[in-house]
Amino acid sequence: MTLSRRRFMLGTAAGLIAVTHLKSRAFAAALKSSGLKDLYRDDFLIGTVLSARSFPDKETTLLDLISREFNAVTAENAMKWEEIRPQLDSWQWDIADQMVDFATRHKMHMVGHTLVWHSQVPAQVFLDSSGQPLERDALLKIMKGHIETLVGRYKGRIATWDVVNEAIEDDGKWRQTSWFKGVGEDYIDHAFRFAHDVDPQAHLIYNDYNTFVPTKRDAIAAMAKKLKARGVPIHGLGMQGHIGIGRPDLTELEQTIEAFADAGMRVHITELDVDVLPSVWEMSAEIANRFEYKPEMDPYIDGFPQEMEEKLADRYEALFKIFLKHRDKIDRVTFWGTSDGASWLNGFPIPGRTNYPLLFNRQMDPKPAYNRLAALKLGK
Ligand code: 9MR
Repeated sequence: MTLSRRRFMLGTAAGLIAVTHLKSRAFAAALKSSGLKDLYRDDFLIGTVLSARSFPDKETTLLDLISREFNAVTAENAMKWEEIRPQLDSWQWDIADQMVDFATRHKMHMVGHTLVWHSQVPAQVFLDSSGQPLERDALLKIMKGHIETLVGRYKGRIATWDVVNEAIEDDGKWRQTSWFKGVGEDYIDHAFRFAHDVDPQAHLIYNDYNTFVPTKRDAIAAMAKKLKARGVPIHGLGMQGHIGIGRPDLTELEQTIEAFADAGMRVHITELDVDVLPSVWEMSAEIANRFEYKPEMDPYIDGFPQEMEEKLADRYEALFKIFLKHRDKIDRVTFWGTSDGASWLNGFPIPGRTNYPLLFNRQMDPKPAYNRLAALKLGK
């Protein structure tokens, strides 16, 4: 056993005793269990992201931790258009291949993220050789080729694809993306059909943030119902789950789980993290927004106080109680990162802050929030 592994187990055990006063039988089970994925195996998959910097074999401690704790992985950036295909005639497979190999080796459920999105896609995709916007048919041809090549390469090894990402605004209207403007609203139908034609076994989902906002929730549920009625192969809806420590009210989130299931969709929590820093705005994951750094917006630069650790643990516990209540509807709960140090929330929406949104600290030890989620299962 490596030192970091031993420290990890001791950390888990100590935390479990301190936080939950578990009885000895449950405590023994905790030691024997090999991670959150095992504790929740009868409920839903437990996922995290893979980052390019972890490969090849560069972050072995992290990768060991991921294979112990999680049974689903999503490529955080490596399969986005600008990463995997920076120019139309140049595919960069190296990192994505290594991620899929890692997932296959560890028998993990791999999620491909994401095929059709307005962000992280080169502008040239939407333009003809004279710089004019492409017509509908030409744009659909590009989309089809992209999906066929990417989904085709990993056919049978990527179990779920985020087919379309973030197509609807918070007010329920269509986001005016180059896909929408160039093709029309049926670009969504085509994206799902193209993916399904290449890999009929793949589970195909639509993914978005702020899905707890009622106007957005209703628009997504209505869209999914219409797609289904038209025979489009859409199987699930992704609730990203970038939330704050105090907002939103979790009943709003629960209503979204119910609304999405009522629309005939499997529910995936796809990008869960809890921002603990002062908020500059309403909850969002709109990456186009950025704000200036101010020290008062970065209060935990020297460490995260114990009472805040407990508050974060409370929030995660409350969330997971809701997820467990709806375990018949939920296929997967994926965290948007493993350790706090690597979270996108250190750089967004204000660059250079110190955030604590995840289950493992910067040393990759489990936090009280982790122990609370373990205890939720062990306490039963
Ligand atoms: O976590 C991702 C971060 O590393 C990238 O810089 C960012 C740029 O687009 O994307 C982040 O992931 C986003 C995801 O792909 C889609 N939903 C919102 C996520 C957070 O912005």
